[in-house]
Amino acid sequence: MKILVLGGDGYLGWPTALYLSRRGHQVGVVDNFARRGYDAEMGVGSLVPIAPLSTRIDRWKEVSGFDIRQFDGDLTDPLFVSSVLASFEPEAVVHFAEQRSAPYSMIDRSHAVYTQVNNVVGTLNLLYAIAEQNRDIHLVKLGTMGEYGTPNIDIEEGFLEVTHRGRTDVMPFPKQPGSFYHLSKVHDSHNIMFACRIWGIRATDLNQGIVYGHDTEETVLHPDLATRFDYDGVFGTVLNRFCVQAVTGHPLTVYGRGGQTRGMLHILDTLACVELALETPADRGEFRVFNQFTESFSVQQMADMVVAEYDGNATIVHPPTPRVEKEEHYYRAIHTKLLDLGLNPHLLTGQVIRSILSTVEKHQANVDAVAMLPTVEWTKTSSTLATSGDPATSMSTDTLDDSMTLPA
Ligand code: NAD
Ligand code: USQ
Repeated sequence: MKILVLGGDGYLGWPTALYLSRRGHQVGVVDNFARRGYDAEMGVGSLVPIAPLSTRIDRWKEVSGFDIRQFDGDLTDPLFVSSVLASFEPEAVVHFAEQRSAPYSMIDRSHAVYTQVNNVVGTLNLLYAIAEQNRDIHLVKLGTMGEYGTPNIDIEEGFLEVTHRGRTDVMPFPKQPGSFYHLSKVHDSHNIMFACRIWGIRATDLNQGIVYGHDTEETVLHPDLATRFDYDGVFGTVLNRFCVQAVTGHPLTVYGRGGQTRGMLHILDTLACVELALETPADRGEFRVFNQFTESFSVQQMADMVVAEYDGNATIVHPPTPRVEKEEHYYRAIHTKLLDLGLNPHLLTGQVIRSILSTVEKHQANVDAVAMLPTVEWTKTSSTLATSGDPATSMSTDTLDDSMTLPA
């Protein structure tokens, strides 16, 4: 298959491109390097060094013999999107190319506006290009489990049968997202569903949970093929962050009571799920939603697991959550559609945690401990980031426990 991977320089897009290339697909990657730009803006980088995209692609050719075509540009530019589709003529497009951090979207007005414009406009441009050029292209779009929020009822896979005043219909599941980023995904979902209805295009919305892990069969073949690993208070996701905190002697930051429960999956399952969605495309006019996660855990459970697996002495602290979120809640989300297609999950075992800890140990010299602090507060309309290069922070240190002081 000819598959275009949008966001192919990112944490998930790059390993997905390699995975698909190794399986004989013709792969093109698109990126505008915005993610590397946020690193420069924040003064913090990936824990694991990452090579420039062109170096990655050259190394992949050398290691595997496979070509990957590179397209540098921005999805918010409609002419660029249209010309890439015309030039590559994909059968499927896997769309990872969005600003994906909830805290980044909550820094201030300009970051919220940037996030929503980048994500919603990029996806709209793509929908138009598909509708104009080839309505058979299967769009596989990365959404998020956070679109649903944490309702006090079971979460279905995209749709809910509702009986109201004696009449019954199937409606999109109610959305109660927790950040301007998560809201951008809701807007995308609505736009994609509408485009499927009016233009008869085919789309799969993968409502993905939080991804953990780093190495894949392809990325370990050479250090230049490594994907990024974020751990800072803005882009680091919870389990990867806890592993970095354990190794660097920083207390594990379980926000608030720690009952926040989320769907989680191993990076290897992201690749497998995308492949399964590609192999059995949505029908013409169909808007499919798959809940893409394998297990759910509370933040406290994940911290306890990391502490148990780490050989050294790791501790847990409970600073107040910087977000506006439920700290204890009901959580049960259905996730059978990908299992029905044949997903064989990689579960969160002690061995998996130990392997992430060992990746972190190799690169721990790169950790900027100051950047680990949570600096973006949901209740404020403006927060200031903190890294060792820029120690200013608007989050007053008296909101942190004494034990939160940074290790020497
Ligand atoms: P990432 O930031 O590492 O990668 C996204 C890539 O898209 C980056 O390389 C960035 O430069 C590129 N990009 C952003 N805006 C672009 C634009 N306008 N034009 C061209 N390229 C652009 O993020 P990730 O962790 O790999 O996540 C990929 C996707 O998966 C995102 O859509 C994210 O919302 C979704 N997702 C991620 C997770 C997770 O835990 N990482 C969980 C659920 C869903
Ligand atoms: N949390 C802590 N301590 C930390 C970091 C986070 O307790 O040090 C808590 C947060 O308060 C939150 C939960 O852990 O309750 C998850 O936070 P996160 O930063 O790991 O994940 P989130 O902001 O939800 O975003 C990530 C990705 C995003 C993706 C989403 C999937 O960055 O791209 O969409 O996971 S989901 O959560 O299912 O919406």
